Amino acid sequence: MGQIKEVKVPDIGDFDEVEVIEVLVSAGDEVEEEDSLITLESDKASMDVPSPQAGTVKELNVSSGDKVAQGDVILTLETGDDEGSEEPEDEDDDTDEASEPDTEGDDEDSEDEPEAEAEEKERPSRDSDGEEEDRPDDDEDEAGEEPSDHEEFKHAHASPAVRRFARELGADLANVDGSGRKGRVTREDVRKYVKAKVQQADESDPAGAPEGTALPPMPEIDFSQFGEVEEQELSRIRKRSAQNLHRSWLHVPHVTQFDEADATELEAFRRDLKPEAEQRGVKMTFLPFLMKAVVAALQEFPTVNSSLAPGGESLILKKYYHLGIAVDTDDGLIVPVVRDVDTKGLFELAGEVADVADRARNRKLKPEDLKGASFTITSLGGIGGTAFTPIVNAPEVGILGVSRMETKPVWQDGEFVPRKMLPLSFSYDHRVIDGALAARFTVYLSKVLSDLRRILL
Ligand code: CAO
Repeated sequence: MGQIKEVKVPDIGDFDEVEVIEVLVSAGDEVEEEDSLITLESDKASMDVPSPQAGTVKELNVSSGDKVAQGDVILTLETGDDEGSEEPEDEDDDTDEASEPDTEGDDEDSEDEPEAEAEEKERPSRDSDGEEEDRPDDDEDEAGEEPSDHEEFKHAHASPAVRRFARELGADLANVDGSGRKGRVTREDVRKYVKAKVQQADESDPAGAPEGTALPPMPEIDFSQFGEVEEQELSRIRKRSAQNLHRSWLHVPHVTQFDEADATELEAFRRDLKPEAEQRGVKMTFLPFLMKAVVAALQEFPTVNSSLAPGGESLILKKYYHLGIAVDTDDGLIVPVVRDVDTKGLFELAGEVADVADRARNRKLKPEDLKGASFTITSLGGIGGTAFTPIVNAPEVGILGVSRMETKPVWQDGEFVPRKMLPLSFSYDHRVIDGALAARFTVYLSKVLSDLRRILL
């Protein structure tokens, strides 16, 4: 067993007795040498009594509000020393057990003063408001004097341990209201003050500059204060796709390249095929054509059919052409995959798109139906709009958005002619695809859509 030592009240100057205003440890606590044990306060100064050595607090002899005099036993400490148990009786030993107090507001200064001074030098003398920052050690100038401004003194009134705590958190003690006796600032006051400041900053400046690269938090607003509201639980799919979209948005530097394809011939061809498609039990929409044209463009520009290797040091070029097709469902956006588009014909693709879209809407997709895409197409053409900026379905590096085809006057051979123009919005990962490549990709895609015979080339 270690040695039991008594820790006694040290020399407290001219005072017969002083008040214990804070007890900072409890029986059973492990303390390190120099850890503050209690805070004493005289009329003119407050001081922390530090532990003379490391050990475990066995018994506490004082509590907050007690009056103590030099030599009174504060507590007993079981130390790691293995010289056997010893109860020091000799008053002459006091200096061993009662180490130098950590004083504030007193000329006889504490041991950690040099450290405090160093910290003070590092800090700017004014905070962002232009207010004088709390300068804990300034109080030393007032040693032995009653403070001239009681309010000021009250605000700065805190034990060295609390001062240190406030310094660590960057809290200006002069602004902290003390809830302790005589307006003393306690640790809890500092904690509450800092918490309130952080909350205030969030509310008043939700989009304010975050620390480092952290995202600034969104403010939590009770919208019912502005009018009637209804809260709806998001579907599992919507929550999942929200996470995926957010991740892509944050990880991928997006750029969107816009173009228009002259789809006049394509539309005529599609109309021609419609009756035959119907006979085969499928609906011939734009999508199968877009899928075939996209594969031709991916074969021409293999970089677009790739992913960045983990670590971002190399590219993984895919030799397969599995296309994700964004499907709008009541539960949210789902992207099933149509495989090996390069090997399939228009009717087969029309059938597969209808099948996956139908299964997506009826919650019949299997997990493998959603995996393995090398590029994605998202078509809003059936709904409307002229252009949009789709989010790349990372780790794919490109996504083609298609908007509603419109008949427009196009200048051809010295005259305006009506042409059916199909808007394309190609979003890409700029880490992998340069703007020039993106423009070449969409120009090529437009050419293929304008003249589907090119697919054969
Ligand atoms: N321009 C003009 N008409 C178009 C068109 C376009 N770009 N695209 C489709 N149409 C036409 C179709 O040809 C069809 O017309 P007909 O009945 O005359 O043949 C009609 O619009 C309806 O087509 P559709 O939308 O049902 O079929 P589709 O094959 O074009 O699309 C699917 C299928 C599953 C992609 C689509 O239903 C869908 O869900 N789209 C939404 C995708 C989405 O939400 N994307 C957003 C992702 S980003 O948040």
